[in-house]
Amino acid sequence: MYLDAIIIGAGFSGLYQLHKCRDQLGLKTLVIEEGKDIGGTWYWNKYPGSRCDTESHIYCYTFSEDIYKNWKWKERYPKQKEILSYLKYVEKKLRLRKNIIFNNKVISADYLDKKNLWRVKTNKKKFFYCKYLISAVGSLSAANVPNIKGIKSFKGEWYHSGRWPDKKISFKNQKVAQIGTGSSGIQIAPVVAKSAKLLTVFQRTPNYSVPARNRKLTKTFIENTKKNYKQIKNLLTKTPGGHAFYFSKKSIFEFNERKRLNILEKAWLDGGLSFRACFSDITKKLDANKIVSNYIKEKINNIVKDKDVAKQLTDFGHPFTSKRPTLNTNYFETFNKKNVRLIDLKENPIVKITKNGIKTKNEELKFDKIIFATGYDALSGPILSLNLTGRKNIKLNKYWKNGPTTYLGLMIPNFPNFFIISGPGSPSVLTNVPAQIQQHVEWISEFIKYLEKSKSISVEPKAKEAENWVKKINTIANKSLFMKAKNSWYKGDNIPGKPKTFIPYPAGLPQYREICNKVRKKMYKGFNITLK
Ligand code: N01
Repeated sequence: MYLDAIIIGAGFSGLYQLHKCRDQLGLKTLVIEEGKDIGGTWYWNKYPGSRCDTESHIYCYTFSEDIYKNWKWKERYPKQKEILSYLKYVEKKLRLRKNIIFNNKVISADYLDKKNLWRVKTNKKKFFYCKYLISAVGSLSAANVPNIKGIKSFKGEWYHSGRWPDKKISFKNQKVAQIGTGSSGIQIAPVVAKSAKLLTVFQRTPNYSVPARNRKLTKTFIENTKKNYKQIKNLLTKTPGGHAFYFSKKSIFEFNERKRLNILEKAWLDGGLSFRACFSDITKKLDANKIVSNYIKEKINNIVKDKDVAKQLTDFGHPFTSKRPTLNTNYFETFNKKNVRLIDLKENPIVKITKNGIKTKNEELKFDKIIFATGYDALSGPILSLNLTGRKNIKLNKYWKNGPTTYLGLMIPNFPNFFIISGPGSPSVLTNVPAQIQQHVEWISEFIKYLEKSKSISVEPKAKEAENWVKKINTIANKSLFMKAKNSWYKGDNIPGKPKTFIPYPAGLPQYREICNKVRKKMYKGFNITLK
């Protein structure tokens, strides 16, 4: 089957890209989706407590006033189910489903030099041909299930948070192990602890976490967001993370201790990701960061009753925000429950998984279920899993052996007409993702329009430009607090053998947007465009 454009993935990015390609560019377009339905991340992440930690009124599309205003969010942070319903609402409005095929996983894609076409193969042995291939597979979709000895022998069920099964899973009266304490794990533990007989949380690195302070949205708030649609849309293009808050312009050192504390207390009570923005230098300067890191530590110490457990939960070893900040609802309170236990893997590492549970250095534990909240092979993992072969038979896994090389995070040298939404080298995971996605989809669509108009056969970035882009990212990252985290998925540390390089673009969305716009204005400088 021949198409002008194939989009891989039917999440936030794939759906909008389909609308753009089909309805605005008039391209014959198909979306290929591995899942049974639309949703992407929000299709797979059905784990207990799954909820977005960006606020609902901005974790959505802003490209259409009608779509924005005709949807009513229920809570400050939307539940996984609510986001899925929202995406279904958008899909229905734009009539997207008819151009999506489900239950098909792309297992390879080869660029046919002579024909200037991509040949895409799915696990159902279906072949598709297209001129433009667009990855909308997301940044955090390649689940990382650690290779722990004995996993196959486990008699109970195990699950990964990002590949949660469709069926209803009960933890009632069950002995449950949870490995991992990132954003997902911090959401899972309080919910599972409510019904499990025993929940044992295995922690490799403790995580800073700020209260989410979730609440039902008031009628007035909802009305105001609709009334202020244009201002909100505009605001999301101005703030570094595409969130609805600016960073304070004032350093923490401009205030005496009492005033500092007042500001921190207020931000803590407000909750949410904006906590880090209450002073200008928390995310930038170690001395400012230290004050805030200690503040969080004290808050946790005040919540957790057992002093040894509190110590384990606060033995961070890295500055606040050097890893992805997390939000929580009663995470630390959960460790005051009688049926919850924390195992610090630094003191008591896992030796193997057994038939009946987990054997650690110090003991053998029985479990009915194991939850892996162990994160992802982030950003590059999902693209590599497509098994791409580019021009002249160049394999992506070889081309990226020293780390993902892209230009602007959007295209890869030697892989013509292949575009990436929210991939390595883009701000993606450091932003409110739908805001970044919209910028990407709009930029890519403009580019395709230009390519079609100029009768181009193919386009790819110049190798030098891509190398410089990677250097630029690492130069910026090296000066940032991100590099102070020993073990972070931003740098690929979580996956054995993964090249160590800073992966997302770290200088913020407005700066990134400006660079992309400049490239466009300069007639796509940095790209080689081959004309008919
Ligand atoms: O994954 P993570 P996540 N043995 O990589 C541990 C987004 N998200 O799924 O820190 C033992 O953050 C690992 O330990 P360490 C968001 O961008 C958003 O929680 O590497 N432990 C860590 O504790 C987020 O950042 C929402 O030492 C092992 C945990 O597992 C991203 O997804 C909700 C291990 C993994 O944490 C990923 O979050 C959820 C091993 N072998 C997620 N391997 C929203 O609300 C790993 N760990 C929007």
